[in-house]
Amino acid sequence: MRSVLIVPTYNEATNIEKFLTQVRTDAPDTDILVVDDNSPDQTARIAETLAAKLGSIKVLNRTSQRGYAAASRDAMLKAIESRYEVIATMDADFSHDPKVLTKLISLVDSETALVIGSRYVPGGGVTNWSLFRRVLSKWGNLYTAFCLRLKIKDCTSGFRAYSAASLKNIDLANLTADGYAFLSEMAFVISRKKLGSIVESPIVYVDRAFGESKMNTRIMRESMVLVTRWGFALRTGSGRKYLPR
Ligand SMILES: Nc1nc2c(ncn2[C@@H]2O[C@H](COP(=O)(O)OP(=O)(O)OP(=O)(O)O)[C@@H](O)[C@H]2O)c(=O)[nH]1
Ligand SMILES: [Mg+2]
Repeated sequence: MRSVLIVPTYNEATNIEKFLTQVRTDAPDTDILVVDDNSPDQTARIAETLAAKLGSIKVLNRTSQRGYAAASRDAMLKAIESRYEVIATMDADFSHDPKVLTKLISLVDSETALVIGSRYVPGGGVTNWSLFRRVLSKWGNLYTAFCLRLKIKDCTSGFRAYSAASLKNIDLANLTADGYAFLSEMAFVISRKKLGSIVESPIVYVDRAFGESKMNTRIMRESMVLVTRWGFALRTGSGRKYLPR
């Protein structure tokens, strides 16, 4: 199946060259779409230079308001338009191992809408994370799965492969999350619309060695607020307008 890897980037100049080179080696049959939000550190320019050198890499440089969710959605729409059949996503900071990418992609089939690289299934894990990040991620995931009635252990992992056929049924332009809540929102919509099964495959997440994290309290708060709101809307029947479509 024709596959593309979407890589959202913001100020990843210290990682992008090594990252793209590694993915090209480990997943030679998968095209790459870097979606950058006009990073001041010139990530997009470096990616464009590498695209010319390595091939099968496109760079989408966004100049509108920055955001992980909006960048991912724009890239997904572009990937659907380009008729890819599998659309994977991955961080540029080596927290996700490029060697695992082809496995996640290979697990997408006509029954499977989403394959999640999961830290919380047997064989998965996290290394080098502070106790605070571990607790936040683990409890955040338990809370999200409870609120959204998802049987998923890792709703917030950004290492994924989607079937494009499933994504076509989602109104991507009208989703609500700005930050990483987008990841829970996508799993929630796929489950609610019964677009196919959601499968978890183990990954070991490694904390970034270079560059800065874009995680902040606004993004954490957004996740908490949206997940809680969707959970209430699911249970009360009222407030249906809050449910993503
Ligand atoms: N285009 C775009 N990409 C973003 C934005 N924010 C984060 N990213 C990218 O999304 C990926 C994940 O962001 P990180 O900052 O690594 O967030 P994180 O993995 O939750 O945090 P750490 O584990 O601390 O690194 C990275 O490739 C970032 O460069 C954004 O606003 N726009
Ligand atoms: Mg990261």
